[in-house]
Amino acid sequence: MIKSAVTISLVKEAEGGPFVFWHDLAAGCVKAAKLGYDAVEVFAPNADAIPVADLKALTAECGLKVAAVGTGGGWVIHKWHLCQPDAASRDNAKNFIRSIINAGAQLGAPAIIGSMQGRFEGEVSKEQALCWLREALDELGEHAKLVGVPLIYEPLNRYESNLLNRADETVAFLGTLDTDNVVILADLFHMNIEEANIAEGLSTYGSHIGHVHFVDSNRRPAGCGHMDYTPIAAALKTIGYDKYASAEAFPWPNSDAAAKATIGAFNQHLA
Ligand code: LER
Ligand code: MN
Repeated sequence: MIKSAVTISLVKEAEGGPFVFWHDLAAGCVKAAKLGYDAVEVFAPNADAIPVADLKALTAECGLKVAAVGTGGGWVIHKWHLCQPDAASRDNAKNFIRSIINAGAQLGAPAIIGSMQGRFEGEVSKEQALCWLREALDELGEHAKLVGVPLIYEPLNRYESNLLNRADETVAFLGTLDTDNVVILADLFHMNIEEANIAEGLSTYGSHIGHVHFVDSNRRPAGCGHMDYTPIAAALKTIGYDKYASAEAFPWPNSDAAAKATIGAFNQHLA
């Protein structure tokens, strides 16, 4: 059975971004629970800003799980990523991600590498960038395994990264990793830009999918754009997907309405 989740961002620098609830974990959890969500996905500025003990108590009280934790704060706040030309910045990126993996693991939640993957540009070739990405995913994937969680890698659309944008090239790249602990985040917004057919892209990912960002074509909440969820739901069912569909969407027209719209679409198509 697919489970529902909704994003809560605690990152001031990310304001205007595609997150449903903002700046208040307790309020977000209470609202998520009231709407019937199974879990929350937390985007924090750094690992220390994830209040592990409090969040454990809060989610237990609300009957929620933590679906995943984001690592993009390292990029949004510090401009670190895994493919920067200087080794010190790449190390900062890896250390930042490792600390979020550790915090998430204490909550049973895997970390997501999305914008922290970076891109190739200037003196860095695509081959070099993919080599650094491979090394980082192998190292961080094995670290995540040690602390008992998978590591989630999220292919982005061409306007956010030039490394891996589509399912076919991502699956081929996954085959070159040494670790078996990296799973894929299928973000329907990115896939809508890059895939000829979203359902076929999901089938190409198959059992590699470990998380879904459930959102509409225009990054508004599911049901507020022109995404056709019928073939998407059928593809997820066929591959036996049973993890989270998480609302990573603009808080449009506001957070409460976005959370309500998404759980409505979830119940209609994925429950
Ligand atoms: C960024 O566009 C995105 O989809 C996030 O989930 C990644 O950090
Ligand atoms: Mn996403």
